[in-house]
Amino acid sequence: MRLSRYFLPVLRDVPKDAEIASHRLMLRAGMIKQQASGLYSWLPLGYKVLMKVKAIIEEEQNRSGAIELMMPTIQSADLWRESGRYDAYGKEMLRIEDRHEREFLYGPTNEEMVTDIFRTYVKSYKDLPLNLYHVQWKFRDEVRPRFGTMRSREFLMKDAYSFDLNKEDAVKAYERMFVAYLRTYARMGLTAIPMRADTGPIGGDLSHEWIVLADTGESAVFCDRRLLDKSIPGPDVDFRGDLKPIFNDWTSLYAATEEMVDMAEYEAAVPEEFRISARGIEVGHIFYFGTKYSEPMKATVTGPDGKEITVHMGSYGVGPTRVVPAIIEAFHDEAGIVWPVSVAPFEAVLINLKAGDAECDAACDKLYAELNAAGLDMLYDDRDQGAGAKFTTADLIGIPYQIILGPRGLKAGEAEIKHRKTGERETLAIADAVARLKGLIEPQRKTDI
Ligand code: 5CA
Repeated sequence: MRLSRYFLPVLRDVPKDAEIASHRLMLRAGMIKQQASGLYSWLPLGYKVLMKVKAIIEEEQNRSGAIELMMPTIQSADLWRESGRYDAYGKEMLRIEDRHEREFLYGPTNEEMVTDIFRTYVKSYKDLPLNLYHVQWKFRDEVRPRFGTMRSREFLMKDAYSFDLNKEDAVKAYERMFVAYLRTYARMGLTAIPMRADTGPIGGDLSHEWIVLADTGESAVFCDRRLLDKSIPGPDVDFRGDLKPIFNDWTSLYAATEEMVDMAEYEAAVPEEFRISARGIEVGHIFYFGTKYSEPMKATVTGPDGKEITVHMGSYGVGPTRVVPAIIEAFHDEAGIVWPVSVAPFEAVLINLKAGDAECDAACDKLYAELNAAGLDMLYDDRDQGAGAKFTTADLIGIPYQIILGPRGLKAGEAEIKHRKTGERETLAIADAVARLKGLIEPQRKTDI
Protein backbone atom coordinates (compact mmCIF):
# COMPACT_ATOMS: atom_id res chain seq x y z
CA MET A 1 0.00 0.00 0.00
CA ARG A 2 1.37 3.36 -1.05
CA LEU A 3 0.84 5.82 1.76
CA SER A 4 0.32 8.62 -0.77
CA ARG A 5 -2.80 6.76 -1.95
CA TYR A 6 -3.95 5.50 1.47
CA PHE A 7 -6.40 6.98 3.96
CA LEU A 8 -4.50 7.42 7.20
CA PRO A 9 -5.79 10.41 9.16
CA VAL A 10 -3.19 10.54 11.97
CA LEU A 11 -3.70 13.20 14.63
CA ARG A 12 -0.88 15.38 15.82
CA ASP A 13 -2.51 16.32 19.11
CA VAL A 14 -3.26 13.98 21.94
CA PRO A 15 -7.06 13.68 22.25
CA LYS A 16 -8.09 15.20 25.57
CA ASP A 17 -11.00 13.03 26.59
CA ALA A 18 -9.30 9.68 25.97
CA GLU A 19 -8.30 8.30 29.37
CA ILE A 20 -6.20 5.25 28.50
CA ALA A 21 -3.24 4.69 26.19
CA SER A 22 -4.98 2.39 23.73
CA HIS A 23 -7.86 4.81 23.21
CA ARG A 24 -5.47 7.74 22.69
CA LEU A 25 -3.30 5.74 20.30
CA MET A 26 -6.20 4.37 18.27
CA LEU A 27 -7.44 7.93 17.72
CA ARG A 28 -3.97 9.33 17.03
CA ALA A 29 -3.03 6.52 14.63
CA GLY A 30 -6.21 7.10 12.62
CA MET A 31 -7.64 3.68 13.45
CA ILE A 32 -11.10 4.69 14.69
CA LYS A 33 -13.47 7.62 14.72
CA GLN A 34 -16.19 8.09 17.28
CA GLN A 35 -19.62 8.65 15.71
CA ALA A 36 -21.69 8.88 18.90
CA SER A 37 -21.29 7.63 22.45
CA GLY A 38 -20.07 4.03 22.23
CA LEU A 39 -20.29 3.91 18.42
CA TYR A 40 -17.18 3.87 16.26
CA SER A 41 -16.17 3.76 12.64
CA TRP A 42 -13.17 1.57 11.98
CA LEU A 43 -10.90 3.51 9.63
CA PRO A 44 -8.71 1.56 7.16
CA LEU A 45 -5.69 1.02 9.43
CA GLY A 46 -7.86 -0.07 12.38
CA TYR A 47 -10.05 -2.20 10.18
CA LYS A 48 -7.03 -4.02 8.81
CA VAL A 49 -5.93 -4.97 12.33
CA LEU A 50 -9.48 -5.94 13.27
CA MET A 51 -9.68 -8.26 10.26
CA LYS A 52 -6.35 -9.91 11.17
CA VAL A 53 -7.62 -10.51 14.69
CA LYS A 54 -10.87 -11.89 13.29
CA ALA A 55 -9.02 -14.22 10.90
CA ILE A 56 -6.95 -15.70 13.75
CA ILE A 57 -10.10 -16.29 15.80
CA GLU A 58 -11.80 -17.97 12.83
CA GLU A 59 -8.81 -20.17 12.03
CA GLU A 60 -8.67 -21.47 15.59
CA GLN A 61 -12.44 -21.93 15.83
CA ASN A 62 -12.37 -23.92 12.59
CA ARG A 63 -9.39 -25.95 13.75
CA SER A 64 -11.31 -26.94 16.88
CA GLY A 65 -14.25 -28.19 14.80
CA ALA A 66 -16.64 -25.24 15.19
CA ILE A 67 -18.56 -24.25 12.05
CA GLU A 68 -19.06 -20.67 10.90
CA LEU A 69 -22.40 -19.25 9.82
CA MET A 70 -23.95 -15.79 9.95
CA MET A 71 -27.02 -14.67 11.85
CA PRO A 72 -28.63 -11.22 11.59
CA THR A 73 -28.03 -8.36 14.03
CA ILE A 74 -31.78 -7.72 14.42
CA GLN A 75 -33.80 -10.37 16.25
CA SER A 76 -37.47 -10.80 16.97
CA ALA A 77 -38.67 -10.08 20.50
CA ASP A 78 -40.84 -13.21 20.45
CA LEU A 79 -37.78 -15.44 20.27
CA TRP A 80 -36.49 -13.81 23.44
CA ARG A 81 -39.86 -14.18 25.15
CA GLU A 82 -39.50 -17.94 24.72
CA SER A 83 -36.40 -18.01 26.91
CA GLY A 84 -37.77 -15.42 29.32
CA ARG A 85 -34.86 -13.06 28.65
CA TYR A 86 -36.83 -10.35 26.81
CA ASP A 87 -37.90 -8.72 30.05
CA ALA A 88 -34.99 -9.95 32.16
CA TYR A 89 -32.33 -8.28 29.99
CA GLY A 90 -33.46 -4.79 31.02
CA LYS A 91 -32.21 -1.47 29.73
CA GLU A 92 -29.06 -2.83 28.10
CA MET A 93 -31.20 -4.17 25.28
CA LEU A 94 -31.95 -1.85 22.38
CA ARG A 95 -35.59 -2.48 21.53
CA ILE A 96 -36.90 -1.60 18.07
CA GLU A 97 -40.31 -1.50 16.43
CA ASP A 98 -40.80 -1.90 12.69
CA ARG A 99 -43.45 -0.17 10.52
CA HIS A 100 -45.94 -2.93 11.32
CA GLU A 101 -45.40 -2.28 15.03
CA ARG A 102 -43.73 -5.63 15.45
CA GLU A 103 -41.16 -5.80 18.19
CA PHE A 104 -37.51 -6.43 17.46
CA LEU A 105 -34.20 -5.88 19.17
CA TYR A 106 -30.59 -5.37 18.18
CA GLY A 107 -28.99 -8.59 19.38
CA PRO A 108 -26.76 -8.34 22.47
CA THR A 109 -25.96 -12.08 22.08
CA ASN A 110 -27.43 -15.03 20.14
CA GLU A 111 -28.32 -17.97 22.40
CA GLU A 112 -32.01 -17.81 21.46
CA MET A 113 -31.50 -17.46 17.72
CA VAL A 114 -28.96 -20.23 17.40
CA THR A 115 -31.16 -22.51 19.53
CA ASP A 116 -33.99 -21.78 17.09
CA ILE A 117 -31.77 -22.77 14.14
CA PHE A 118 -30.75 -25.92 15.96
CA ARG A 119 -34.28 -27.04 16.85
CA THR A 120 -35.45 -26.45 13.26
CA TYR A 121 -32.93 -28.81 11.68
CA VAL A 122 -31.28 -31.11 14.18
CA LYS A 123 -33.37 -34.07 15.24
CA SER A 124 -31.01 -36.93 16.05
CA TYR A 125 -28.24 -37.59 18.55
CA LYS A 126 -26.22 -38.72 15.52
CA ASP A 127 -25.83 -35.08 14.46
CA LEU A 128 -24.06 -34.21 17.73
CA PRO A 129 -21.71 -32.77 18.79
CA LEU A 130 -22.32 -29.50 16.98
CA ASN A 131 -20.74 -26.10 17.49
CA LEU A 132 -21.96 -23.16 15.41
CA TYR A 133 -20.40 -19.71 15.51
CA HIS A 134 -20.46 -16.35 13.86
CA VAL A 135 -18.59 -13.06 14.06
CA GLN A 136 -21.23 -10.38 14.14
CA TRP A 137 -21.97 -6.91 15.53
CA LYS A 138 -23.77 -6.76 18.85
CA PHE A 139 -25.39 -3.89 20.67
CA ARG A 140 -25.57 -3.37 24.43
CA ASP A 141 -26.74 -0.05 25.75
CA GLU A 142 -23.95 0.06 28.33
CA VAL A 143 -24.50 2.45 31.25
CA ARG A 144 -20.97 3.72 30.82
CA PRO A 145 -19.40 3.16 27.42
CA ARG A 146 -15.74 4.13 27.78
CA PHE A 147 -12.15 3.64 26.74
CA GLY A 148 -13.00 3.73 23.03
CA THR A 149 -13.81 0.34 21.57
CA MET A 150 -12.79 -1.37 24.83
CA ARG A 151 -16.31 -0.89 26.20
CA SER A 152 -18.50 0.34 23.39
CA ARG A 153 -22.21 -0.02 22.74
CA GLU A 154 -21.89 -1.54 19.29
CA PHE A 155 -19.07 -4.09 19.24
CA LEU A 156 -17.98 -7.11 17.27
CA MET A 157 -18.25 -10.51 18.92
CA LYS A 158 -17.27 -13.99 17.92
CA ASP A 159 -19.89 -16.10 19.59
CA ALA A 160 -19.91 -19.87 19.37
CA TYR A 161 -22.63 -22.19 20.65
CA SER A 162 -22.19 -25.88 21.41
CA PHE A 163 -24.89 -28.56 21.46
CA ASP A 164 -24.39 -31.96 23.10
CA LEU A 165 -26.36 -34.92 24.30
CA ASN A 166 -25.41 -34.67 27.97
CA LYS A 167 -23.30 -32.79 30.46
CA GLU A 168 -20.26 -35.01 29.98
CA ASP A 169 -20.11 -34.32 26.24
CA ALA A 170 -20.90 -30.64 26.79
CA VAL A 171 -17.90 -30.37 29.12
CA LYS A 172 -15.75 -31.88 26.35
CA ALA A 173 -17.07 -29.19 23.99
CA TYR A 174 -16.16 -26.61 26.66
CA GLU A 175 -12.65 -28.06 26.86
CA ARG A 176 -12.25 -27.84 23.07
CA MET A 177 -13.14 -24.14 23.18
CA PHE A 178 -10.84 -23.68 26.17
CA VAL A 179 -7.90 -25.04 24.18
CA ALA A 180 -8.91 -23.08 21.04
CA TYR A 181 -8.86 -19.89 23.17
CA LEU A 182 -5.41 -20.67 24.56
CA ARG A 183 -4.13 -20.84 21.00
CA THR A 184 -6.11 -17.85 19.73
CA TYR A 185 -4.70 -15.32 22.19
CA ALA A 186 -1.18 -16.74 21.99
CA ARG A 187 -1.21 -16.28 18.22
CA MET A 188 -2.04 -12.60 18.75
CA GLY A 189 0.94 -12.25 21.06
CA LEU A 190 -1.31 -11.89 24.10
CA THR A 191 -0.99 -13.61 27.45
CA ALA A 192 -4.64 -14.20 28.37
CA ILE A 193 -5.30 -16.17 31.54
CA PRO A 194 -8.49 -18.20 31.97
CA MET A 195 -10.08 -17.36 35.32
CA ARG A 196 -13.10 -18.75 37.10
CA ALA A 197 -15.89 -16.29 36.45
CA ASP A 198 -19.42 -15.25 37.24
CA THR A 199 -22.02 -16.03 34.57
CA GLY A 200 -24.27 -12.93 34.74
CA PRO A 201 -27.22 -12.74 32.32
CA ILE A 202 -25.94 -15.65 30.18
CA GLY A 203 -26.37 -18.13 33.06
CA GLY A 204 -24.87 -21.51 33.96
CA ASP A 205 -22.44 -22.83 36.53
CA LEU A 206 -19.16 -23.37 34.66
CA SER A 207 -17.51 -20.30 33.26
CA HIS A 208 -14.10 -18.77 32.57
CA GLU A 209 -13.17 -15.24 31.67
CA TRP A 210 -10.02 -14.73 29.62
CA ILE A 211 -8.04 -11.95 31.20
CA VAL A 212 -5.14 -9.89 29.88
CA LEU A 213 -3.34 -8.31 32.84
CA ALA A 214 -3.25 -4.50 32.51
CA ASP A 215 -3.35 -1.65 35.04
CA THR A 216 -6.14 -0.04 33.04
CA GLY A 217 -8.29 -3.19 33.11
CA GLU A 218 -11.81 -2.92 34.48
CA SER A 219 -11.75 -6.15 36.51
CA ALA A 220 -9.82 -6.96 39.68
CA VAL A 221 -8.32 -10.45 39.41
CA PHE A 222 -6.42 -12.88 41.63
CA CYS A 223 -4.19 -15.57 40.22
CA ASP A 224 -1.07 -17.68 40.42
CA ARG A 225 1.94 -16.19 38.62
CA ARG A 226 2.95 -19.62 37.34
CA LEU A 227 0.03 -19.44 34.90
CA LEU A 228 1.99 -16.85 32.94
CA ASP A 229 4.63 -19.45 32.02
CA LYS A 230 2.38 -22.32 31.02
CA SER A 231 2.93 -23.74 27.57
CA ILE A 232 0.33 -23.35 24.84
CA PRO A 233 -0.93 -26.50 23.03
CA GLY A 234 0.59 -26.73 19.53
CA PRO A 235 -1.15 -26.82 16.13
CA ASP A 236 -1.17 -30.61 16.20
CA VAL A 237 -3.34 -30.73 19.33
CA ASP A 238 -6.01 -33.36 18.70
CA PHE A 239 -9.44 -31.76 19.04
CA ARG A 240 -11.06 -35.16 18.58
CA GLY A 241 -9.04 -36.57 21.46
CA ASP A 242 -9.05 -36.10 25.23
CA LEU A 243 -8.31 -32.48 26.13
CA LYS A 244 -9.03 -32.88 29.84
CA PRO A 245 -5.32 -33.17 30.79
CA ILE A 246 -4.67 -29.74 29.24
CA PHE A 247 -7.80 -28.28 30.85
CA ASN A 248 -6.90 -29.74 34.25
CA ASP A 249 -3.33 -28.53 33.97
CA TRP A 250 -4.45 -24.95 33.34
CA THR A 251 -7.23 -24.92 35.90
CA SER A 252 -5.17 -26.58 38.64
CA LEU A 253 -3.56 -23.22 39.46
CA TYR A 254 -5.73 -20.62 41.17
CA ALA A 255 -7.21 -17.84 39.05
CA ALA A 256 -10.47 -16.02 39.72
CA THR A 257 -12.13 -12.69 39.05
CA GLU A 258 -13.26 -10.50 41.94
CA GLU A 259 -16.86 -11.76 41.72
CA MET A 260 -15.66 -15.32 42.26
CA VAL A 261 -12.60 -15.02 44.46
CA ASP A 262 -12.60 -16.50 47.93
CA MET A 263 -9.66 -14.80 49.63
CA ALA A 264 -9.09 -17.60 52.14
CA GLU A 265 -9.05 -20.17 49.35
CA TYR A 266 -6.75 -17.98 47.22
CA GLU A 267 -4.26 -17.50 50.04
CA ALA A 268 -4.30 -21.18 50.90
CA ALA A 269 -3.83 -22.25 47.27
CA VAL A 270 -1.13 -19.82 46.16
CA PRO A 271 2.22 -19.40 47.98
CA GLU A 272 2.78 -15.71 48.68
CA GLU A 273 5.60 -15.27 46.16
CA PHE A 274 3.33 -16.46 43.32
CA ARG A 275 0.29 -14.32 44.14
CA ILE A 276 -0.81 -11.78 41.59
CA SER A 277 -3.56 -9.45 42.66
CA ALA A 278 -3.96 -7.14 39.73
CA ARG A 279 -6.30 -5.61 37.21
CA GLY A 280 -7.21 -7.16 33.90
CA ILE A 281 -9.12 -6.79 30.64
CA GLU A 282 -11.74 -9.43 29.86
CA VAL A 283 -11.06 -10.39 26.23
CA GLY A 284 -13.22 -13.52 26.21
CA HIS A 285 -15.80 -15.38 28.23
CA ILE A 286 -16.97 -18.98 27.96
CA PHE A 287 -19.98 -20.61 29.56
CA TYR A 288 -21.58 -24.00 30.08
CA PHE A 289 -25.24 -23.56 30.98
CA GLY A 290 -26.82 -26.95 30.42
CA THR A 291 -30.45 -26.74 29.35
CA LYS A 292 -31.14 -23.11 30.28
CA TYR A 293 -32.22 -22.27 26.69
CA SER A 294 -32.86 -25.71 25.18
CA GLU A 295 -35.44 -26.57 27.84
CA PRO A 296 -37.83 -23.59 27.42
CA MET A 297 -37.20 -23.48 23.65
CA LYS A 298 -37.66 -27.22 23.26
CA ALA A 299 -34.39 -28.00 21.52
CA THR A 300 -34.38 -31.78 21.71
CA VAL A 301 -32.98 -34.70 19.75
CA THR A 302 -33.94 -38.34 19.60
CA GLY A 303 -31.49 -40.39 21.62
CA PRO A 304 -30.13 -43.87 20.79
CA ASP A 305 -33.09 -45.45 22.60
CA GLY A 306 -35.68 -43.37 20.70
CA LYS A 307 -36.40 -41.06 23.67
CA GLU A 308 -36.39 -37.26 23.34
CA ILE A 309 -33.40 -35.65 25.01
CA THR A 310 -33.02 -31.95 25.78
CA VAL A 311 -29.59 -30.87 24.57
CA HIS A 312 -26.87 -29.35 26.77
CA MET A 313 -25.39 -26.09 25.59
CA GLY A 314 -22.51 -23.73 26.10
CA SER A 315 -21.58 -20.37 24.59
CA TYR A 316 -18.16 -18.93 23.93
CA GLY A 317 -17.44 -15.26 23.26
CA VAL A 318 -14.46 -13.19 22.15
CA GLY A 319 -14.71 -9.47 21.46
CA PRO A 320 -12.39 -8.60 18.53
CA THR A 321 -13.13 -4.87 18.88
CA ARG A 322 -11.95 -5.13 22.52
CA VAL A 323 -9.01 -7.40 21.70
CA VAL A 324 -7.49 -4.70 19.46
CA PRO A 325 -7.18 -2.09 22.27
CA ALA A 326 -6.13 -4.85 24.69
CA ILE A 327 -3.20 -5.67 22.39
CA ILE A 328 -2.27 -1.98 22.32
CA GLU A 329 -2.44 -1.75 26.14
CA ALA A 330 0.05 -4.63 26.22
CA PHE A 331 2.31 -3.34 23.44
CA HIS A 332 3.06 0.37 23.24
CA ASP A 333 5.74 2.88 24.27
CA GLU A 334 6.06 6.69 24.35
CA ALA A 335 6.37 6.86 20.56
CA GLY A 336 3.26 4.84 19.80
CA ILE A 337 1.95 1.34 19.18
CA VAL A 338 4.31 -1.65 18.91
CA TRP A 339 2.29 -4.31 17.07
CA PRO A 340 3.11 -7.99 17.30
CA VAL A 341 3.73 -9.11 13.70
CA SER A 342 0.74 -11.48 13.63
CA VAL A 343 -1.80 -8.65 14.00
CA ALA A 344 0.17 -5.68 12.65
CA PRO A 345 -1.72 -3.65 10.03
CA PHE A 346 1.40 -3.93 7.87
CA GLU A 347 4.40 -6.11 8.60
CA ALA A 348 6.95 -3.56 7.42
CA VAL A 349 7.06 -0.02 6.10
CA LEU A 350 9.41 1.04 3.35
CA ILE A 351 10.47 4.63 3.94
CA ASN A 352 11.64 6.57 0.90
CA LEU A 353 13.80 9.33 2.37
CA LYS A 354 13.68 11.45 -0.76
CA ALA A 355 10.40 11.04 -2.57
CA GLY A 356 10.50 13.03 -5.80
CA ASP A 357 14.16 12.22 -6.47
CA ALA A 358 14.05 10.12 -9.64
CA GLU A 359 16.81 7.70 -8.67
CA CYS A 360 15.59 7.23 -5.13
CA ASP A 361 12.00 6.71 -6.33
CA ALA A 362 13.13 4.11 -8.88
CA ALA A 363 15.16 2.17 -6.30
CA CYS A 364 12.36 2.30 -3.70
CA ASP A 365 9.69 1.32 -6.24
CA LYS A 366 11.80 -1.68 -7.24
CA LEU A 367 12.41 -2.72 -3.65
CA TYR A 368 8.71 -2.28 -2.84
CA ALA A 369 7.76 -4.57 -5.73
CA GLU A 370 10.25 -7.20 -4.53
CA LEU A 371 9.03 -7.03 -0.93
CA ASN A 372 5.43 -7.48 -2.11
CA ALA A 373 6.45 -10.34 -4.36
CA ALA A 374 8.09 -11.99 -1.35
CA GLY A 375 4.66 -12.04 0.30
CA LEU A 376 5.31 -9.35 2.90
CA ASP A 377 2.39 -7.14 3.88
CA MET A 378 3.97 -3.77 3.05
CA LEU A 379 3.26 -0.12 3.57
CA TYR A 380 5.31 2.20 1.36
CA ASP A 381 5.83 5.74 2.59
CA ASP A 382 6.28 7.43 -0.78
CA ARG A 383 4.92 10.79 0.41
CA ASP A 384 6.74 14.00 -0.38
CA GLN A 385 7.53 14.76 3.28
CA GLY A 386 10.53 15.14 5.54
CA ALA A 387 12.22 12.08 7.02
CA GLY A 388 11.34 13.11 10.59
CA ALA A 389 7.61 13.12 9.90
CA LYS A 390 7.85 9.73 8.24
CA PHE A 391 9.70 8.18 11.18
CA THR A 392 7.20 9.67 13.62
CA THR A 393 4.26 8.23 11.70
CA ALA A 394 5.90 4.81 11.32
CA ASP A 395 6.61 4.70 15.07
CA LEU A 396 3.13 5.92 16.00
CA ILE A 397 1.24 3.38 13.89
CA GLY A 398 3.54 0.68 15.21
CA ILE A 399 4.71 -1.17 12.09
CA PRO A 400 7.15 -3.85 13.37
CA TYR A 401 9.94 -3.12 10.87
CA GLN A 402 10.98 -0.01 9.00
CA ILE A 403 13.15 -0.39 5.92
CA ILE A 404 14.76 2.91 5.12
CA LEU A 405 16.30 3.94 1.82
CA GLY A 406 17.64 7.36 0.74
CA PRO A 407 20.06 8.87 -1.77
CA ARG A 408 23.11 8.36 0.48
CA GLY A 409 22.37 4.69 1.10
CA LEU A 410 21.60 4.19 -2.55
CA LYS A 411 25.06 5.43 -3.50
CA ALA A 412 26.61 2.93 -1.09
CA GLY A 413 24.18 0.19 -2.17
CA GLU A 414 22.82 0.05 1.39
CA ALA A 415 19.49 0.25 3.22
CA GLU A 416 18.68 0.38 6.93
CA ILE A 417 16.27 -1.74 8.92
CA LYS A 418 14.82 -0.43 12.19
CA HIS A 419 13.21 -2.84 14.62
CA ARG A 420 10.25 -0.97 16.12
CA LYS A 421 10.20 -2.96 19.35
CA THR A 422 13.85 -2.67 20.36
CA GLY A 423 14.89 0.41 18.41
CA GLU A 424 17.79 -1.65 17.04
CA ARG A 425 19.09 -0.58 13.63
CA GLU A 426 21.03 -2.56 11.07
CA THR A 427 22.62 -1.48 7.82
CA LEU A 428 22.69 -4.04 5.02
CA ALA A 429 23.13 -4.37 1.27
CA ILE A 430 19.94 -3.42 -0.57
CA ALA A 431 20.18 -6.76 -2.37
CA ASP A 432 19.90 -8.60 0.98
CA ALA A 433 17.00 -6.58 2.37
CA VAL A 434 14.16 -8.77 1.13
CA ALA A 435 15.62 -12.00 2.47
CA ARG A 436 16.54 -10.37 5.78
CA LEU A 437 13.06 -8.90 6.36
CA LYS A 438 11.41 -12.13 5.34
CA GLY A 439 13.63 -14.00 7.78
CA LEU A 440 12.71 -11.62 10.58
CA ILE A 441 8.97 -11.55 9.90
CA GLU A 442 7.97 -15.06 8.92
CA PRO A 443 8.68 -16.77 12.26
CA GLN A 444 6.69 -14.08 14.07
CA ARG A 445 3.53 -14.65 12.07
CA LYS A 446 2.80 -17.43 14.57
CA THR A 447 0.67 -19.29 12.04
CA ASP A 448 2.03 -22.62 13.29
CA ILE A 449 2.73 -22.10 16.99
N1 5CA B 1 -23.13 -15.20 24.71
C1 5CA B 1 -21.98 -15.08 25.54
C2 5CA B 1 -20.79 -15.77 24.96
S1 5CA B 1 -20.88 -16.02 23.27
C3 5CA B 1 -21.67 -13.62 25.82
O1 5CA B 1 -22.35 -12.73 25.36
N2 5CA B 1 -20.64 -13.39 26.60
S2 5CA B 1 -20.12 -11.97 27.14
O2 5CA B 1 -21.21 -11.14 27.52
O3 5CA B 1 -19.18 -12.24 28.16
O4 5CA B 1 -19.40 -11.26 25.96
C4 5CA B 1 -18.35 -11.93 25.28
C5 5CA B 1 -17.19 -11.00 24.97
O5 5CA B 1 -17.63 -9.88 24.21
C6 5CA B 1 -16.53 -10.37 26.19
O6 5CA B 1 -15.61 -11.24 26.78
C7 5CA B 1 -15.86 -9.16 25.59
O7 5CA B 1 -14.63 -9.55 24.97
C8 5CA B 1 -16.83 -8.75 24.50
N3 5CA B 1 -17.69 -7.65 24.96
C9 5CA B 1 -18.78 -7.72 25.77
N4 5CA B 1 -19.30 -6.50 25.98
C10 5CA B 1 -18.53 -5.62 25.28
C11 5CA B 1 -18.56 -4.21 25.08
N5 5CA B 1 -19.48 -3.44 25.62
N6 5CA B 1 -17.61 -3.66 24.29
C12 5CA B 1 -16.66 -4.42 23.71
N7 5CA B 1 -16.59 -5.76 23.85
C13 5CA B 1 -17.50 -6.35 24.63
